[in-house]
Amino acid sequence: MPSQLATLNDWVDDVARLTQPERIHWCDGSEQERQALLELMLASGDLLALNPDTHPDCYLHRSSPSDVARVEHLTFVCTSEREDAGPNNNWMAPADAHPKIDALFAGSMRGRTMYVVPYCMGPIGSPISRCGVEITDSPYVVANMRIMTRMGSAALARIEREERFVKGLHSIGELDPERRFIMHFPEELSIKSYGSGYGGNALLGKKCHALRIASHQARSEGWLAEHMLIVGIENPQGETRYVAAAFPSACGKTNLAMLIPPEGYRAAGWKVWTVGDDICWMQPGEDGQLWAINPEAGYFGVAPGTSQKTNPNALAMLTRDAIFTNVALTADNQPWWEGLDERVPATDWQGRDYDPANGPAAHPNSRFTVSARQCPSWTPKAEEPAGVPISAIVFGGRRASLVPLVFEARDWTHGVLVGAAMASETTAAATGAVGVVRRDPMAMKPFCGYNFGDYWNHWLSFDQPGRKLPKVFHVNWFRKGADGQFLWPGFGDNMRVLEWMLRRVEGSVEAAETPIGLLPQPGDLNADDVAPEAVDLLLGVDTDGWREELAAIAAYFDGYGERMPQALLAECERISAALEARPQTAQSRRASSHA
Ligand code: O2Y
Ligand code: MN
Repeated sequence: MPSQLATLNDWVDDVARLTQPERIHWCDGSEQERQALLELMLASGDLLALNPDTHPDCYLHRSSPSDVARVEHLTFVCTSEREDAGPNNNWMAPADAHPKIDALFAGSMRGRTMYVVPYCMGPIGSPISRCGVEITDSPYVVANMRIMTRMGSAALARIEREERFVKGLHSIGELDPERRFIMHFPEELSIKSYGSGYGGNALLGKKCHALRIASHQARSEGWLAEHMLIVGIENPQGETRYVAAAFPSACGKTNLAMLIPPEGYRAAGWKVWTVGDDICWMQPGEDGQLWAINPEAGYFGVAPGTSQKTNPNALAMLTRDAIFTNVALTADNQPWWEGLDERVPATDWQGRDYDPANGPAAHPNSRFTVSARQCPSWTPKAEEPAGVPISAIVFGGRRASLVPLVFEARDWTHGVLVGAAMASETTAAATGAVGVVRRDPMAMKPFCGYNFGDYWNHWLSFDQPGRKLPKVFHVNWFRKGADGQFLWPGFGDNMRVLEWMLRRVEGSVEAAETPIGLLPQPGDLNADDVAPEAVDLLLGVDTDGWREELAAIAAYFDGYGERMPQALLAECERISAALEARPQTAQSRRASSHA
């Protein structure tokens, strides 16, 4: 028996009976196993070796051109009751979903190796971590899971001890978009994914387990599984405070997670440490604080736009031991993507000679997979079993108008509303339609494994006596002026906004009360080199515009019917009433004039 755990062996046997693999391989996570997988994939053409002088131990994978991103319309949450999945999810009854997807799995691994991949999400020794086993017929998935999770013997030992794990079954099938489903069974702690070998559809530890299944599990166990980065900010006194932040896609989340402070801050002794760039699991500790881990061990970051300007730390970690997916190549076999530099690629993401007439050289959703430890700003605190204490939660979005650069929620309930009302404007890379405002509560729209109404209630339930909950903020780095130019420098300069938040956390700076929340008072935010008119816009409250925004938020909440928490509706009404009572001031008129 490959495992001491009968339930695991029985499940592996059942899956093998269904999928009919040629052979079964239990992954131990060893270096020897990694080498064997690499050789196999190099021989089959699944991987191409990149330039060994500039990018040692780096490989390129080209996915099927019809399999290049997560597929939300084929992603289902299969709870017994439709209402438990909520309007935020596609739903199918488990009794219908299992036979539908099992019919696809039948015989799907014939002639292939079935890999059994035990993994741990989070440090092996952490009580906050949870384990899973992914069964897959894709060696590319195994190689990525080895980077993205703690995979192999140590995870298996924990699974055998705990006797509890998430079961994830994956087959690439025919890679046919017409025969593709990503199904979640949160009540059974299981996932079935068929027909895609790409990213979030196939690396089941990530979005499927660490967000959809974990969010459901977290609700019943009293914790939070969130789509958030975690950064540590060390001040010149050597004190580090940790911030968790949620952003919809295309808002520079990985860049913020790996931020390098501007020169003046570095000279003064400020440092930024990366704990995680995508997912955060938080639990109340005995001290009442929220303690967080990054359940992942690596980054599956989007390549286009990553450059020396936007994210020097990411570039530094991508020169060795990395897997690139769907990027372009230079003539000397180096990975390349739009926004990287001025070089002209030789080969596009599909392996064709580069021709601008065919579109971008790298696929807009092309990715790198790399160990978190390779990031220059990685901190050993990411391995701390207790996690790190969270001092601030930041919600954000891309809004060209209305939403100030930064504001603070008045209290936890208001903070939950700020998260639940999150919205962002679409970018061409994301949807093809530009500038359309989409609601994406807590950046969890594609990832919450249950009804958003219940999810917001769960968030509200954290406000209990004795809790030392983090302050909640909202940021918008993307405000534009009348000329269509960004008003805020962004990137490393976002450090200035983080500094104001930390001063609020310490209680060393006052804030201006407005109906939408607490804003920096003039002079308190380090923005001396930003034009005063731009600062006015960045920190102004357009009363009329916010009345419309509140009406749009209330209309969105209507969709959650009876599951909608009354406390959030009351909070909306409180803010609307405060806006009614506040005349449009000269400053707020200026804030709206460039909307
Ligand atoms: O398209 C995919 O499969 C990747 S999506 C992704 C990858 C890393 C981090 N976040 C995301 C996301 O969609 O939020
Ligand atoms: Mn993400």
